[in-house]
Amino acid sequence: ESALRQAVDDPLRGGLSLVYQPQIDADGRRLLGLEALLRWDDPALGPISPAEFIGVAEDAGIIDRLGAWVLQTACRQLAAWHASADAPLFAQVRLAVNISPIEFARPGFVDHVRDALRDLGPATRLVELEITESLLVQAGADVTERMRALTQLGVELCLDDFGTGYSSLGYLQRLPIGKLKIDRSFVNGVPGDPDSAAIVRATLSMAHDLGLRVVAEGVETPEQRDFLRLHGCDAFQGWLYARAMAPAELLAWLRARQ
Ligand code: G
Ligand code: G
Ligand code: MN
Ligand code: NA
Repeated sequence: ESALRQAVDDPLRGGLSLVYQPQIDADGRRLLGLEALLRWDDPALGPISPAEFIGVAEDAGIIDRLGAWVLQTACRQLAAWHASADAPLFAQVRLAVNISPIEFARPGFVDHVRDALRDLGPATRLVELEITESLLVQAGADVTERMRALTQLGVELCLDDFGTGYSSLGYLQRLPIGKLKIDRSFVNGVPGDPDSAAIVRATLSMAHDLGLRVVAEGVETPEQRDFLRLHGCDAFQGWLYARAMAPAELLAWLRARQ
């Protein structure tokens, strides 16, 4: 916790950075989006997974400062790509940022998002916030209102880890969510496991009927890709396509695919 506090006070010296994982269309050709993923390589402790330290930041009451840094950094990176000679590579490419439920519930959250978006102009429309089902389970009027405030800023809300929480399908229709991400635990099971296959097919069918787009995460094999493609999945993210990359590596990857 004390090392994380220091890192949040001085993110670059403290070893915080963002990497970006591509999301690809069904043809396997077009880059549709990038998910920003936080990395922490502490000078003394070495690399620590966000699966571990996000919870520490939440408990220590510093998730809002950490999350604000992630939002700022991701939005500045998007602006830098659009201002660079490589801008054509990023035209229409969306940028997804993970939001912890605790961070979402903090009083200053909408202001942090507004600040981060300030200089983006039309690229604001490319920003997605990934929220999780746990947030919606307690979705009272305040959460709903906050979601509407965010979509009014121009960002899209995307439901991460779909299927792993206490899903109430009602909120998909009621709340301003544009996109679902099928959790990789289900993607992992297709095509072989009948239960995973049924859940993935049902999710795709229901989401499309409700006018939502669907991203599959954790796509690792051609068999998983073929199953998802057959059932109309819109976007594909996983090691079959690319790992998350630092900006320099991402640029090299994009140029090599041209
Ligand atoms: O990137 P990786 O697979 O190690 O991420 C592990 C977990 O940490 C995932 O659940 C992911 O959503 C979460 N995570 C990664 N980056 C961020 C971030 O910037 N903010 C939040 N809240 N969670 C993140
Ligand atoms: O919960 P969230 O969707 O934000 O988690 C994203 C996490 O999934 C990141 O930690 C990322 O490193 C990881 N990830 C991305 N692609 C794959 C994959 O193909 N297989 C596995 N096992 N993990 C992946
Ligand atoms: Mn995510
Ligand atoms: Na996920």
